[in-house]
Amino acid sequence: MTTPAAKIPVLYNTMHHLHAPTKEYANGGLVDYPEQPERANNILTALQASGLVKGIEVNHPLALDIIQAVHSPDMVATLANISAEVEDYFYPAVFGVRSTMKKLKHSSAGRLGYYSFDVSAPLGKHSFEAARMSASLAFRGAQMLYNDDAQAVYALCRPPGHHAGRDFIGGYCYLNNAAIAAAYLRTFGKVAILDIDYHHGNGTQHIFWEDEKVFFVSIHADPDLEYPHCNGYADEVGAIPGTNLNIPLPFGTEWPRYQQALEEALAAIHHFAPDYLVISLGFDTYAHDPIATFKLSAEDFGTMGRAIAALGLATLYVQEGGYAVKALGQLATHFFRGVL
Ligand code: OKP
Ligand code: ZN
Repeated sequence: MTTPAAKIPVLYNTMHHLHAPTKEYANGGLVDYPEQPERANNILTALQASGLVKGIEVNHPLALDIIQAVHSPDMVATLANISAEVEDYFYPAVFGVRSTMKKLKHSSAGRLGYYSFDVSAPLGKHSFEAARMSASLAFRGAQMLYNDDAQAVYALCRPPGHHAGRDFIGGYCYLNNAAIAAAYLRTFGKVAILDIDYHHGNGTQHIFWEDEKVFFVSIHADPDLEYPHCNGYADEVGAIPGTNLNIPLPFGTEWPRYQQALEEALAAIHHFAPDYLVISLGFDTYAHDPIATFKLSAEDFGTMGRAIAALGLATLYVQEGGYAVKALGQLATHFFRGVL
């Protein structure tokens, strides 16, 4: 074994353990919640054993005004308040039609329903604190890039963030970690966000839809068939055409087709010439992911890491999904070995 030249800082915290819903509603019944604390534990343990990373524990809750640069202040307050007052996990179940829901004051059911687009982001007693700490990791990572502490930083975020928009939550996501980091970096230059989670990053797209300094690119399963269904189509090109790029792929996509999409995405990012790159990193494109259909192997993640790093940009990797819990450590190790 050769020693790598530089280790990748991996930012983590243990607060996320306190956010652990056990069930989600899917296909007419309750199933085990795929987004478990063990995901982050397995990744961290494997990466530390690999010698590729330098672990940095972050325990600083992110200032609310930094979160509010990306999310509606009333949504942030609603999440914080409901989280603080619940006993068990509270699931939104009434979504209504937003334009008719204007008189919400007291009921958690109404208030959470107003800000939710699905039932897969329940709020528990510590969910808001955990989401805030998750965002704190991404923000700290962005600061490290700006300060030139490293060329590549990994924020091991949990819960994930890319389905959370300016004023909506869903899909296991509460605060958009990658968007909070990108909004900070944006004050210093142009930012590209590449979302390689299996699911379209509808929240991130929503946040930067009108922003020509932030280029959002996403490779994901065709939303006509796959979650989150409502966004992720190829004709969604941004308020200013060319500032948003969606590359939807069919169910069962294998590496050769995926690699083509990745090359297309990387070429577009190279052309945009950003000062910073943020990767929404999902491992749910893995062949054995329990909730997804793509067919990538562990080795393919190494090739992917190498291709992204070859852009030569200051890059923040932000953890999103990936639910083959036992394999995640191995996938992350392949990926970051490729990056190095
Ligand atoms: C989060 B991330 C459909 C249930 C959908 C939500 C999936 C969220 C994925 N049967 N559950 O992008 O990995
Ligand atoms: Zn996903």
